[in-house]
Amino acid sequence: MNHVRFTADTLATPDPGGTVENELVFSTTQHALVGHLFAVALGAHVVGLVYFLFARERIAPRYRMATVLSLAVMAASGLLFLRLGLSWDAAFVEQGGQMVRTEDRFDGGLRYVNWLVTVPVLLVQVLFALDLTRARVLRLRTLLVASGLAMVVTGYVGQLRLGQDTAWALGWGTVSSVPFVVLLVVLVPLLRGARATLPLEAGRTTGHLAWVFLFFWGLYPIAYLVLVVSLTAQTAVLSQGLFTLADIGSKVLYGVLLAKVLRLRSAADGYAPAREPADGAVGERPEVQAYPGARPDEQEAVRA
Ligand code: RET
Repeated sequence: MNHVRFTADTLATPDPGGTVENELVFSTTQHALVGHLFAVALGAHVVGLVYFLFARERIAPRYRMATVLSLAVMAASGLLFLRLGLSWDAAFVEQGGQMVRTEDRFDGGLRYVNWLVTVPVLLVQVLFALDLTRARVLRLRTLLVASGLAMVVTGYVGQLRLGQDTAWALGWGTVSSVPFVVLLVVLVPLLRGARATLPLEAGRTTGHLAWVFLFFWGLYPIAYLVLVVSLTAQTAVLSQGLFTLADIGSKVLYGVLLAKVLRLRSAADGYAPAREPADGAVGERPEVQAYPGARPDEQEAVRA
């Protein structure tokens, strides 16, 4: 079944690499918007990289590898967004107030290739947050990595004919959703149940991690489906926006929360650098103490 839904803003030649954006004509605003989204994502990953570089010191050696993996994810995905941005700019040129395709093509498939590396890493990483036996970790790791890879590979196959063959894109999208559901069913209850075994605040943050996982990972199939349902310049911008938002949430925000859990676990284990400063990670001071340099009347006011 071949459905090519050409609308006013589509061109007649399907892209051989399966990236639907190459078949569309964008307004200059739409083109700029997508380019800027890629730039925001690149910035977020650079910030993440520097953050994890320093957060690492405050995490006990036992959990530190998880933060090293966050660093690796930031580097790999930051490079992806650099490449997406360059590819996006080279693929279109302004003509008569619109952005039309050049001889270069935008390579949207790069995203999926990046996930092939980052998805298994993100799934292995999260196990550091939980207090599990070695045998359980080994079993879970195999299940999560195999499901993650199956999800990405089948999704990649699906997107190769996205916009050209609806049955193909929907079929492979459905196949890809099966391991995705396995991931959700295994991980969400595990993260939500962590309160029972972790220190109070670490358990609470691990619970938040479950929602971040559910929300941001859930955006990917929506971004994919948007293009199956309707292929226009507008839906392509929406889809790129959703994918990019999902990437920032599922890697940077997720990594920051995970690092917090690991720091709290390190502190609870008695690892001294995790306790410095005594009260929290963002430089705040306890409410009940006056600032050391405060005037005597201010100190009095705080004590009152
Ligand atoms: C696809 C195809 C359609 C069905 C489903 C998908 C799910 C993709 C997901 C990707 C997660 C990627 C992450 C990347 C981090 O670097 C492949 C879009 C279910 C959940 C977390």
